[in-house]
Amino acid sequence: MSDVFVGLGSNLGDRTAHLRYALRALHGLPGTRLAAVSRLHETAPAGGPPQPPYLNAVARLESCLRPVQLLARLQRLEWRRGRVRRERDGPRTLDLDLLLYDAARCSDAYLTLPHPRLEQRRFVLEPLCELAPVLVLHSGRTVRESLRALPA
Ligand code: A4P
Ligand code: MG
Repeated sequence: MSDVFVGLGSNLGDRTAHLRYALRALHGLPGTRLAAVSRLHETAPAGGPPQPPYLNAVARLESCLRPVQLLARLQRLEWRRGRVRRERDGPRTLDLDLLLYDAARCSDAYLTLPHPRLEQRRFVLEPLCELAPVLVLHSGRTVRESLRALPA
């Protein structure tokens, strides 16, 4: 069993329904259990074109799926929720990012772990901090320390 953190985001349509759908579907993946979920955070869009505010959350999973299998499953769920990839950082019905997979580190065209922008993003660190404040990240800082180090 691996310890996995997934970032969830939505800023189009019924955002709460998209996130609820994703959480239920994550729990239903083969060999996978939804262990914990943060609150849903209303956040201002970071980067990209002008777009509506997001709802973001982080989920902790225990899973037997390998990282690449899990990412493929996440992408299938995005697609089922009508996600259309038009532009980078553009608005989306559902975005599911693989943030952390145990202490795994990898970097190729398909999958980078830990998620490369994790430590710069308040909309990820705030919900992650609810679930794992003293988890040590890539930089050697804990989640709570990384959050405090962000510019206000
Ligand atoms: N990919 C590589 N590593 C990973 C990983 N660890 N998890 C690849 C997920 N995907 C990974 O992602 C592009 C490619 O990244 C995929 O093909 C996958 O193979 P995408 O989801 O198609 O595109 P994207 O989401 O537009 O781009 P990206 O780079 O994932 O953007 P982010 O980092 O997801 O940021 N503001 C607020 N407030 N809240 C948000 O949730 N999200 C974004 C998008 C921008 N601003 C936001 C939010
Ligand atoms: Mg993404």
